[in-house]
Amino acid sequence: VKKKTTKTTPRIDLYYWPGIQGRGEFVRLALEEAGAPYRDVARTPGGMKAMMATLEGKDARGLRPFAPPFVKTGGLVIAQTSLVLHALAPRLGLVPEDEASRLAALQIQLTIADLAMEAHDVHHPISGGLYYEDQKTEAKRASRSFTKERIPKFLGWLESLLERNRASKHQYLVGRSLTYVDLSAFEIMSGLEYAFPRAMKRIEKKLPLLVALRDRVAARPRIAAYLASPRRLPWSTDDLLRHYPELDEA
Ligand SMILES: N[C@@H](CCC(=O)N[C@@H](CS)C(=O)NCC(=O)O)C(=O)O
Repeated sequence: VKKKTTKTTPRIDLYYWPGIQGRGEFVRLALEEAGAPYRDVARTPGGMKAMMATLEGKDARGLRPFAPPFVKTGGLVIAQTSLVLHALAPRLGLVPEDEASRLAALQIQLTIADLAMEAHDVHHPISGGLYYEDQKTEAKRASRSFTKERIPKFLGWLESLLERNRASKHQYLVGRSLTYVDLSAFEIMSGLEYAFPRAMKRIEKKLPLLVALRDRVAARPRIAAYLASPRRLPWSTDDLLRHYPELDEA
C-alpha cells in the first residue's frame, strides 16, 4: 500500500480523553504508523475545553459527535472509532483502495470494537455509571465466560483469517500488506494481555499467527518509536481494559 501522506494532506485533529489509551489509541496507532500530521488536541493546553465544546454541540460545523474519539479534518467531524479509521485509512495508505478490501477491513475493525466493548463490560457489567466496586460480583461472573469463551472465539477468528491469508503467502489480516486493522489487532492484544495475563498466556498458545503479527507490528520503526515515547500512556485501571487480578483466570 502506497503512503499518501504529503505536505498537502490536511492536518488531522484527534479528540480523545487525555489520560488513557482507550478507543483513541486505535486512531493514534494509525496516525503514528502513517507519520501523519496530527494533533492530539485534548492533550494540548485548552484542548479539553475545545473537545467538550464540540461534544456539547457548540461547534456549528459538522455533525455533533456522541462520544470521543472523533477527528476534525478538512471541514469534517467524524466520530465512531471504526468509521474514523475507515475514513482516514485510504489517505494514510493503511488500506488498499478497492471496495472489497475496505469493507473487509471495516468488518474486522467493527469486530475488534465489539471485543473491546465486551472487555470493558467485564469490569462494568451493570453500568458504566457505577464504580467497579459496586459491581464486583457481577464482574467476576462476567469474567469467567469472557476469558473461557469470548476471548478465544474473537481471537480465534482473527487467527483463522491469518491462516487463510497465509495460504496465499500473505501475513496480514487484509490483502498483502499492513492495514489499520493489523494495528488494531496489536492494540487489542496489548489490552487483553494487560487485563488478563494468565488467561492470555493459555489462549495465545493456540494463536501463533496472531502473536507473530502482534510482534511484527510492535517492531515497525514508527510504532516502536511511538511505544517508547511519552505519547504512549501505560495501561491503568482508569482505561477501557483494566487489570483486576480477581477477574483473571486462576
Ligand atoms: N462506539 C463508539 C463508542 C464511543 C465511546 O463509548 N467512547 C467512550 C470513551 S472510550 C466515551 O467517552 N463514552 C461516553 C458515553 O458513552 O457516555 C466508538 O467506537 O467510538
